[in-house]
Amino acid sequence: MTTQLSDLESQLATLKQEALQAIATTPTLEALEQLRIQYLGKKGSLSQVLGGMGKLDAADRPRIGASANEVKEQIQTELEQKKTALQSAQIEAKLTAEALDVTMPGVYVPQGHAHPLTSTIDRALDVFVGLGYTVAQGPEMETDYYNFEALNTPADHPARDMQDTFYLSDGNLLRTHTSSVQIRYMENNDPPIRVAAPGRVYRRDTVDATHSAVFHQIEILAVDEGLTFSDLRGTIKIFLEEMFGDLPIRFRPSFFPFTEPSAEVDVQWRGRWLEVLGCGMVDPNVLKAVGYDPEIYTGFAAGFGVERFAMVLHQIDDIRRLYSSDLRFLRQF
Ligand code: 2U9
Repeated sequence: MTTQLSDLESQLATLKQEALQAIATTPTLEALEQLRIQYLGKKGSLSQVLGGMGKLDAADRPRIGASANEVKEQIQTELEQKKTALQSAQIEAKLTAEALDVTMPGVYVPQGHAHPLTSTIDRALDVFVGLGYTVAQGPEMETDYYNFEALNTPADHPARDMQDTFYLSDGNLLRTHTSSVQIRYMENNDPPIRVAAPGRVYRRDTVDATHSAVFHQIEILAVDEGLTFSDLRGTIKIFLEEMFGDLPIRFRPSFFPFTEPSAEVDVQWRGRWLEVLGCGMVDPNVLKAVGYDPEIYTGFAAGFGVERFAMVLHQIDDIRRLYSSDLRFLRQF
């Protein structure tokens, strides 16, 4: 019996020594948890030692019980302390790994910007939106009706010539102006209207420094009761002032099938008169085509080529540069 008591006592002492040493040298929280299970778990070393208590004299059991409790508490205390130490070390390691050197130079990321055509369209539309216009868009492939017929452009008009327009094999065509957008807009909206139509248009032009078969237009259209040429003039004056600054402008009589009277507008830019847009009072036939009563409503319209505006504003000498995607050129704007 006495031997058993001392056996258990030495087993407890060995267990304690082993456990404390293992805890002291364990490197990770996971390994520490394994040690807890190994020594203090239900089937752990301590339980196994205590399993031998049944064979002890009843008088010896309290002593061994007290020793076992003491060993258990010591192991638990060590486990706790080690756990706290490992957790702090883990946080410390994370902080070190994630530390930022705020004095390090940054990585240069070149900033992009809008293409000169896009920025010109944006600037122009900003002006018209400021004047109460709605921006509308429409299809680039059009029917003869929306591109010509509804715009008072008769079948024998030169604009309808195969030489000037891209006709498609199905009888449709590539729009030659964005006016078709406004016809569609008027079909779907009652007057009064103020609409600006930006977009790509197509013409069978021979490509050179100032002509392209594909270019961009912005057209505006206002229809209301009592609109006059003075309203058109005021609108054009404000628009050109916003785009080019407060420069002299002049209106010259012109002709378009869809406006009557019609005019072309020049700006005095660096000492020279430059033609920048066309405009006029909407022909009553156009209003009739969309079901607006020309006895009640009048309208004015204007159109300009975006490339031409961009070329004047940025002193670009060749329209083809605008389509070349050459960064050495584009970075200048
Ligand atoms: C509707 C009725 C009338 C739009 C207008 C012009 C005059 C004009 C050209 C300028 C240079 C096109 O890019 S360009 O070749 N445009 O001169 N455009 S009046 O008139 C309209 C539009 C829509 C329903």
